[in-house]
Amino acid sequence: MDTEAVIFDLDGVLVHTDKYHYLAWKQLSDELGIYFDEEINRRLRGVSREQSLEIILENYNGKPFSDDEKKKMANKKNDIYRKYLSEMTPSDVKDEVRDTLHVLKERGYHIAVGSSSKNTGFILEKTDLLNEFEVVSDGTMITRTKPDPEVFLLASKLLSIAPSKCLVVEDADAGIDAGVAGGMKTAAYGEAVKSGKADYILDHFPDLLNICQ
Ligand code: B16
Ligand code: MG
Repeated sequence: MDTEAVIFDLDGVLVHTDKYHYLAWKQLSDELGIYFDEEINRRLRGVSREQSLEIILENYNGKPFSDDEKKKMANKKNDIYRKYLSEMTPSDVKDEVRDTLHVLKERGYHIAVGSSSKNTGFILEKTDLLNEFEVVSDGTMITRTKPDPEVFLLASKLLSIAPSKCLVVEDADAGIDAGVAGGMKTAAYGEAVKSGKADYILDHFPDLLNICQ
């Protein structure tokens, strides 16, 4: 496989902020009296904050909310989420993740982040990951969220490496679909393993080193 670059999803791959997303959405849903559980939370993986709110509101049967009200709700969720993020430290990144990134770079691979999150910069800074990546493509730079390939295509463009030479590592089905739509190879990690849609499966993060020799 002539892979030259690896594009990493952030939440659920490099760090596990998915639990904070869950707690923040749960708090907002409880305050609004809307049913929310882990199963619904799984559908929020990889999709934007605004789309996540729309998914949560599928269980709301009251008077429709205005765009302004929805914006306030999304902001409120983000404030709760960022309080959790502000407690993060470099120890929130497993040693096996840092070690794998270093070996990939030693082997000559270019590495990038491709995340839907508008909090990507903040998370990378808190966990001391910012300087590990050649390129960061995130939710602040795109107009269409995964499963649209925009965030990964932008990473490929910023790296100046053709999509066919990029491998996307993802924990979300929406992210695997985005990688496929972008003409990239895909490796599933965590939740995304179950659907069997990816080219490769990572039972453990360092398994990546068997794919990228
Ligand atoms: P924010 P990823 C995604 O990150 C999360 O998986 C998803 O649950 C979240 O809604 C999305 O970021 C937007 O995050 O509210 O911080 O902008 O998996 O693409 O790294
Ligand atoms: Mg993810």
